[in-house]
Amino acid sequence: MRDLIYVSDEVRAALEEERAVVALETTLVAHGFPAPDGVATGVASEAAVRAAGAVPATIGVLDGQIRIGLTSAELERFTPKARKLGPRDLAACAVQGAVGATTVGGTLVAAAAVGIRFMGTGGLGGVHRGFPTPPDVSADLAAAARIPAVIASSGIKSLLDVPATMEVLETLGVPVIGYRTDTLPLFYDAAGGPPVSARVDDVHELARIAEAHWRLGGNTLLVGRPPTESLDVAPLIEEAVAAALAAGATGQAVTPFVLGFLHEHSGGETRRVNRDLIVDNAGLAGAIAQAHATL
Ligand code: PSU
Ligand code: MN
Repeated sequence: MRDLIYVSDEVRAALEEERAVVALETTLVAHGFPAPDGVATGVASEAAVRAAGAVPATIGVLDGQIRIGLTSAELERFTPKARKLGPRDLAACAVQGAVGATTVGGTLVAAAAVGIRFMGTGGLGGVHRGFPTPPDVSADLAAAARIPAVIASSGIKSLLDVPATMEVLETLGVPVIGYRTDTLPLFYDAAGGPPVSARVDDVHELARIAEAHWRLGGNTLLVGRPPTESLDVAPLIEEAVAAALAAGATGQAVTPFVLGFLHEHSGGETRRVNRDLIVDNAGLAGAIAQAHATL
């Protein structure tokens, strides 16, 4: 049997030498953007991690293996046909030889298996709006509760119920750190979010807080960084969520549907802001990882 996990030479060397490594997901490559923007966003995110002095480790399932560190040719294989992998889906996807794109939760599981503790994304998944029957709560939250990591994000995706998600994060003991902000960014929108549990202005302090949190048995810390270009699309999000309901999109299909609707109906504005914030968050994850490596 092939090894379940394959780590690229570059990532393995960095881990052995205890250098800074940042995990990146593939769900936003496959399902977060219309092609070819997903791959371009993934490539730009890797460049941002490198510019911060860290090594990118993009993660996905290919040819029966969980691969940590992908080539650009491999990144091209994460098309909309790829399975969307939360923590529960990794094993079946690998054993069945399917192509699988990891969500934040799936990425945390795979990263933890090889000792990577830093990742960047756009927005964390959370509690979906309206508490439908059945309720839809992203597996990102449960993964954050049990895996030690720092996730650099622009907060919780605002197509979700942000206040409800904040409450669940508090229940689960996940610190919500504002990076140079007192309120959690609302994904596309820098302002108007709930207060964070702590504000931090410096990556070295952030690295020390993460280390202290882990020493106390804590797991993931969510870091929220305001998007550089802020966009208020609240009414359009209402429309998009209603359209998802009307179209019968459920479960894993809801988030990609809503993001796609927004990209289409904002004249590409949400797509641009989403791409830029993902790349910037990857860079911040790199800076935090680098600060941690030199503690
Ligand atoms: N951030 C983005 N775009 C995305 C995601 C995050 O800017 O597509 C993805 C992440 O992979 C996250 C997932 O884990 O959305 C959450 O999906 P769900 O709500 O189905 O758990
Ligand atoms: Mn869901």
